Formats: sequence, C-alpha cells, structure tokens
Amino acid sequence: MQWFKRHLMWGLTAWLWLPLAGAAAELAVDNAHLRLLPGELPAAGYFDLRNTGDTRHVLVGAKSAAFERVVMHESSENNGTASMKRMKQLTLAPGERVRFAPGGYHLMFMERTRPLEVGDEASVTLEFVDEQRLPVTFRVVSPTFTQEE
Ligand SMILES: [Cu+2]
Repeated sequence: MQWFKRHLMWGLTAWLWLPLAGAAAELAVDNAHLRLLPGELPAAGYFDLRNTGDTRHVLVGAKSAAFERVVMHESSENNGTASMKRMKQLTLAPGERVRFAPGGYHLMFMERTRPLEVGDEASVTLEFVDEQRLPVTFRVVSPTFTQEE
C-alpha cells in the first residue's frame, strides 16, 4: 500500500506539472508592468508575450491574488472616441509576439485585495487553454509611467 501511495503521488505530481512545463517552456513574457491608477480605478497590465514554440497557444485570461478580478480588454478608437471591449481569447501562432500596450490589448485588474504601491511586485498567472498556466511577476508602476521602446 505504501508503494502504491508513493507512486500515485508521483504520478499526480507529474501530471500536474506537465501542462505547466509545456506552457512555460514555449511562452515568454517581457516588460510585465502594472500601471496603478488613483483610488479604486482598475490597474492596467502591459507586457510582451512571445510564443517560442511550434504549436499555437491561446491566452484566455489571468488571475492575481492581489485583485478580485482580471479581464482582458482591447482598446480601440472610432471617430475620435476611445472605447474598450472584453476579449475572450487571444491566439498566438508559433513564433508570434503580441504586445499588450496602451491603446491596444491590456489586462484590467479590478478591486485590489491589498494595498499596492509603486515599486511593488504583483504575482499574476496567465491562463491558456488546456489548463496551461504561466506565472509572471508584474512590476507596479505609476500612472504616468510610459515604457521606453
Ligand atoms: Cu480595459
């Protein structure tokens, strides 16, 4: 019985880690930062996401213990009016690189669960189809921060 239990545990551990290892090995994130806004306004998450593998990956959302909810948005401008809409998923082809940046794709972090200050780090998990997860550390930046190219 002891033998069986140990092998069952190893089996479960391997099973839990395989999808994560698969995603983490084929996806890379650069320049992850979270722009705070005053008061209760949502914070915006920006980053570069690269698919370094040879299969496609589909981003479906994100989670963070520091916020109640995280949603994916796409900003657009029509006749001078800025708006944003909810994105359900974003597909990255093999070798594709997608930039989450002001005026385009972004993550919206709603309702802080704890105080955050400029200079802090926030742990975020990017979620992909097939239960794949990618942990990313976001640097907390000020409302006026603009990324250098
Ligand atoms: Cu938004």
